[in-house]
Amino acid sequence: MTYVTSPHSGDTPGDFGRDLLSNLYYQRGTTLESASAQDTYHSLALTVRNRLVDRYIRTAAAHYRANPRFIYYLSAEYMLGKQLDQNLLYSGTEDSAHRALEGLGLSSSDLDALDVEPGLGNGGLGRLAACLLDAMASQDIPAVGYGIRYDFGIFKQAFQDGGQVERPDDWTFYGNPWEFHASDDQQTVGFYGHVEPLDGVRKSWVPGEVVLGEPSHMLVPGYGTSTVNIIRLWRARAARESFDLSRFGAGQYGEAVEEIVRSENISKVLYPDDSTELGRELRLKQQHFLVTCALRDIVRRFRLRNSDWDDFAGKVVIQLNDTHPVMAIAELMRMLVDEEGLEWDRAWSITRRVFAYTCHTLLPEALETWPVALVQRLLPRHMEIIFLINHLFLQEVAARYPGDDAKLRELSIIQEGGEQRVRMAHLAVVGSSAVNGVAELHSRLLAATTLRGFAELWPGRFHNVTNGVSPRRFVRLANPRLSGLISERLGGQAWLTDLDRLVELEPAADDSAFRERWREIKRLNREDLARHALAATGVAIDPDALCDVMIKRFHEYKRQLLRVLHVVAQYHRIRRDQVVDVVPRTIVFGGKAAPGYYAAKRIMRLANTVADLVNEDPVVSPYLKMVFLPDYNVSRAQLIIPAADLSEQISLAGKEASGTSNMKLALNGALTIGTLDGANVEIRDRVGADNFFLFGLDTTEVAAVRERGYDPRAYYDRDAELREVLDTVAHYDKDIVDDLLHRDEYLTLADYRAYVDCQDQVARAWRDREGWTRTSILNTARSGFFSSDRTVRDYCRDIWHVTPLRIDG
Ligand code: 26W
Repeated sequence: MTYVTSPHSGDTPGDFGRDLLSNLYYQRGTTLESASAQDTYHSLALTVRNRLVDRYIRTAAAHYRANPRFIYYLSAEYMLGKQLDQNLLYSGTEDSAHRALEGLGLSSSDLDALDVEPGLGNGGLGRLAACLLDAMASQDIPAVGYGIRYDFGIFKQAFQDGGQVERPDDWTFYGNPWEFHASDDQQTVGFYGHVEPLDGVRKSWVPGEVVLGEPSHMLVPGYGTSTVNIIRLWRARAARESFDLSRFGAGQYGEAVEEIVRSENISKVLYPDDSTELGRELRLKQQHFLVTCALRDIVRRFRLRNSDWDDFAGKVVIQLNDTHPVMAIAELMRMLVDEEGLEWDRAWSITRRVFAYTCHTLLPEALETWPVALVQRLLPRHMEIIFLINHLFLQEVAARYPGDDAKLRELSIIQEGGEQRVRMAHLAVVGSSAVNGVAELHSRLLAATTLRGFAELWPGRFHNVTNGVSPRRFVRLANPRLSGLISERLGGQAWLTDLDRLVELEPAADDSAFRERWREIKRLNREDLARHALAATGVAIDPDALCDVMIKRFHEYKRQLLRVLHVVAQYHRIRRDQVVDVVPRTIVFGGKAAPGYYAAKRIMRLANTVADLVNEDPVVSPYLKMVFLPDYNVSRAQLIIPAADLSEQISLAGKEASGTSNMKLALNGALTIGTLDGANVEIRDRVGADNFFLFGLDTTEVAAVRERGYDPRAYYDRDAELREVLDTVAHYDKDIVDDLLHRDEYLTLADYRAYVDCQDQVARAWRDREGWTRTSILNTARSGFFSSDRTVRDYCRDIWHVTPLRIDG
């Protein structure tokens, strides 16, 4: 069999320009003289995309020939970031494209501004999925990402009177040049209906409603290699039966149209809830929709080269990104038993071997459960299968712990007492061959608390795989200046795919000329940020001030409130002229809150109020400025992170599973002020205790404080400065202070003094600019471990058992 090779001639600026004009002409039906901005942008995108298609075709052909073991990554969320900057870099056409655009009198930054980032996720979990796909492709791991093509991604955030307002994210309004539609690979997905007996354990599910899943894919290029994998996103379409003519004819036009709308609503919008369970039927429908489409596609691909189910677990690994896709375990059992006629035990052995589960939280409120009654109604056969899985599992538990009813209740997939619910995390652990947490501390706590009973039952099933981030996106694309300096010093770009090589920067920390250039780059990056901040908020910030950054979803456990309390304390100190430990600082905030999360929104409003207070005070503002940049997303992260001097990672110990902005910031030379939580622990271990500002209670101390009976009021009574701060805050929002004094679930007041004192240490360290720069360089040099390439290698070694497959050329 031969494959058509690239119709594209070459990669000179001339070739690029010619292809662009050709795309303008044939794809948009226009010419340079009359093209709109969108015409030009789309033609540019297609020109870049075409260069990756060549590699994709070769990848697909090589995968077909080799019939390798594939990693199928199932995730309800992906935060891919802009595609244009990435694909220009990964296709190696950055230079020729820029020169071609220049030659045509076009501005590449104007065109980049038209590139829309697909915001198909909420926060860390979705961005991690994107970083892992990037690393898999860059290391030639055969992989496909499966997800939902939401019509509306994460809402756009604006502020009105300091409060968050949400606007819909109609990200494909002008079309999406990066995706390929594949209507031929549609799948059908059933819901509701009833179950009919066949023979024995085998049953037939007759769905009451059927929708179609229509896939499209985007390319996931590897960096510095030929591999181009794909991410396949599914969109719900009404099944043809919905267009039933007789119903239209019978004057039921309205009902028939409603049915179409109802079907297509399944992929309409991403749920904007991060870490809060929200048991809505539509969300469960989305999950089942994703899982069914993905599994059918996986089986279709398996059958291209294989026929024996005994080979399935050798060719297929399905990685479950949190519990959102865990219904796949029941669905695969249903397919194997009911549709393929396999014996239950054989089907279970295959299923168990195929799945692996990553848990991304410790918060009890983020552990998904679904009411049994809802699952029974929406997915009657799946509920039966889950009951049977649970029955057999509990027999195993009973054999191991005879007479221990408490053990059965603890581990059961079904939560009893009150309304029966399905615990998705339990189903995930029971139905997988491997379970992992996302940082060492998190994995340890998972096995010691949340999933303890399971870890005792099957210790070998539990792993840690510490998260990582893509150095391509978060260093090379985000921070081209620093990347240039690093490449110059290290003599090439090999570090971008071998991030441990950053250690070779260590000697440069002692080179004053190098430090000077490092500082100059930070300054230029802060200038870029200042320009953006002025345009976005009207606040002018000093590019020489310490840039102090907290960027993450708004959540009480992350303690943005603690950050705000320190700002208020500084405000008072400066007003009183107590400026010994004050250095000029810019406090930068970015992050969205779930629309229904009132406590987080209150804190956000307070942050904006305090920002106004500080910025408008003529005494204070020369020392202290605060900007809350609206609509934090991947593109905004790429702008903020390179400018940061200080990284705020101040969650209550034991609450943040890993964190990933901590890694991105350290890699870009920010120093961390943080608690011993999530991956902060590992960052500190690597960069060295002297190069990290540690404060606050650790997990043992948190437990001890709670054990003694936590009394937040006592901190208020004892600490005069804290009193002044809280009295000021009460002036703006009494409820926040009431909650702090009476409940303070996340021990903000217990960590307050340690935090403020640690911030004074930061200020003293900043005064020694040479020392600070040295530490900054060491942070970058010693953070190579946090590359998502290393994360993927860990998954390959411990969980997936796959090896790379190089694509020739
Ligand atoms: C029920 C809905 C739900 C449940 C859980 C929505 C979202 C979640 C997660 C908590 C989302 C999440 O983003 N977790 C984050 O995952 C990152 C990648 O592993 C970690 O770095 C963060 O610490 C963790 O909060």
